[in-house]
Amino acid sequence: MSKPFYITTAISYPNGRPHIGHAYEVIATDAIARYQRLAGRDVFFLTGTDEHGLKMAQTARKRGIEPRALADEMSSYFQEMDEVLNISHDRFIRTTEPAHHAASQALWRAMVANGDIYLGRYEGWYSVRDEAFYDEKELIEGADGQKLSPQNTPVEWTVEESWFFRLSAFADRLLAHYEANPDFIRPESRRNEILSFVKGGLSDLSISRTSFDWGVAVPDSPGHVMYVWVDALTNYLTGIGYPDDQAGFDKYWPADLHIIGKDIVRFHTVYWPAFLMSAGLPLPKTVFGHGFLLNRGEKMSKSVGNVVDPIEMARTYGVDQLRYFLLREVSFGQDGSYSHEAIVTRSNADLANNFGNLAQRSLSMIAKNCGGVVPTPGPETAAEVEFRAALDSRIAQCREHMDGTPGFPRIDQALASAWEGLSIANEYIAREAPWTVRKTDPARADTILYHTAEAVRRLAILASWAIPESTAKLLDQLGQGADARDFAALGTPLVPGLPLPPPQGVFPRWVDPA
Ligand code: ME8
Repeated sequence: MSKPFYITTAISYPNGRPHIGHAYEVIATDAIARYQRLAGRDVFFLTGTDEHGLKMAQTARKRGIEPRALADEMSSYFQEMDEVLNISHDRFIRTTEPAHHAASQALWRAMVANGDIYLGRYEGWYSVRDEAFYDEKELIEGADGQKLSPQNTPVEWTVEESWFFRLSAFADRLLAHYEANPDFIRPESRRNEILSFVKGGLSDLSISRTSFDWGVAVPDSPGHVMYVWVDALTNYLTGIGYPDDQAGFDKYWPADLHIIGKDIVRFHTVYWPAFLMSAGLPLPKTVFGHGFLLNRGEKMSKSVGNVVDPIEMARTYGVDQLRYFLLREVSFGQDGSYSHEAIVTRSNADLANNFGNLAQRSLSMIAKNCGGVVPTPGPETAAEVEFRAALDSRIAQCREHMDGTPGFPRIDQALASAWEGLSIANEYIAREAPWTVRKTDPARADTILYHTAEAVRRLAILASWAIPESTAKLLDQLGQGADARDFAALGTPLVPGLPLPPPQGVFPRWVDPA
C-alpha cells in the first residue's frame, strides 16, 4: 500500500452562508482527494467550520442570538453545500467540538513547555473582519482618512492583557525551512511574498484575548480565550485524532496538502509552522494558496450584491457542470472569473458536445446495432493503433499534470489533457464513420464501436475525480462494476459480449429560457 495522503481545506467562518469562493475551494480539494484515491492512495480529507472569534461573536450579537446558535445554523449550510456538491470528505470538523478544545489546549501546553509563550500586554491594531493583528506600517489610508488593513478592512486600536507567542524567535528557522523545502509554499508567487515578509523580521504574536469569551479557554489562565487562529489552525491536528489517537495521528501527519485561499497564506506558512516547531511536531508538506473567484471580474461582496449561493448554482446548472466549470476554467493558483455565459459556454462545449456526443453516439449505436452487448473487435488497422497511442499519451499527460509537481496539482491542465483525449475520440469516430461502414462491413463497424466505447470507459475513469456523478452514470452504462473504476482499471479493456443497460443521455445541454 502506498503512503497515505492527508489533504485539508481551510475551515470556513460560519458567520454567513457559504459563497462561491468556499465552493471553489472545497471542490478543488475534493477533486485532488478523489484523484489520489483513484490512484490507490489511502486518503484522509478534512473540511469544516471555524466557529470561534470576534467576528462570530459580533455577528451573533447583531442578530440577537448566541454565537453557538449562529454557528449551528450556518455550519449546517456548509454541510449541506458539501452534500450537494458531492464532496467526499472523511470528516467535517467544527471547532466548537469538545475534542477540538482538548486538542487546542494540548498544543498550547506543548508550546508553553517549550518556553515560547509569555504574558504581556497587547497594544495595537486589530481587524475583526480578517481576525488579524497588523503593524502600523502595514496599514493603508481609506477614503475618509480612516486606517484600513492591507485587505481593506477596518482596524481598531486594541489594548488588553494577552499571552504572546515568541514568533520573533522563529524567523531564521522558518527561512531555513522555506529554503530547504521549496514545495512548502505553492505557487511560487505566494512563496516569494512570504519570503520577503519573514525576511523583514517577525514580531511576537498576541495569542489570547480577554475582552470576550467566545473561544477555547487558555489552560490555567482564567479570563483568557485563545486567539481564534491558534485554535483554527489546530483543527488540522484534531481532525486526525491529536492528541489521544496516536495511531491515527501517526498514520496521516504531517499533512500532504493544505488547500487555502491566497488571503490566509501568512497564517498557514508563518504562524502555523512556528506553532508546530514549538510543539515539536513535523510540518505539513505543502500549503497551496489558490486564487480568488471573481464575479465577472469583480470582487464579491454583500454591498455589491453579487454574492452567489453555490447551492442554488449547483441546482441551476447541475453539480458536475459547476464542478467542471470551476476546475477547468480557473487556472489553479490564480484568480478566476465566472458568469452565467462562461458556465453555459464551457459546459455545453465540453460536456454536452464533446463528452456527451461521444458517449451518446457510440452507446446508442451499440444498443441499436450490436444487440446491446459490447461488440467484438476484429483486426486493428493503423487508425486504431494511432488512436490508442494518442489516447495513452493524453492519459499520461493528465496524470503528469496532477502528480508531476509535488504540492502543485495542475487541475485545469489535467482536465485540458483529458478533454484532448475526448476530442481525439470524437475525431476517430467521425473519421471512421461506423454508421456508413456498417452498411458494407459490419465487422469493421463493430471494431470501430468497440474502440470508441473503450475510449469512453477510460476517459470516464480519468475524469471521474472532477465529475463523479456523470462519469459514474457512464460507467454504469458500460456495465462496469464498483471494482473497475479506479486508475488500475485504465489498463483492463472492455470485455466483448458484456451486456449493457439501455443508454441514456448524461450531459444535458443548457438552453437559455426564451
Ligand atoms: O479564512 N474565492 O475563513 P473564510 C476563492 N476561517 N476563495 C475564497 C474567496 C473567494 N472569493 N473568499 C474566501 C477563513 N475564500 C478562516 C480559515 S483555516 C485554519 C481558517 C477562501 O470563511 C479563503 O481564502 O473567510 C479561505 O481559504 C476559505 O475560503 C475560507 O474563508
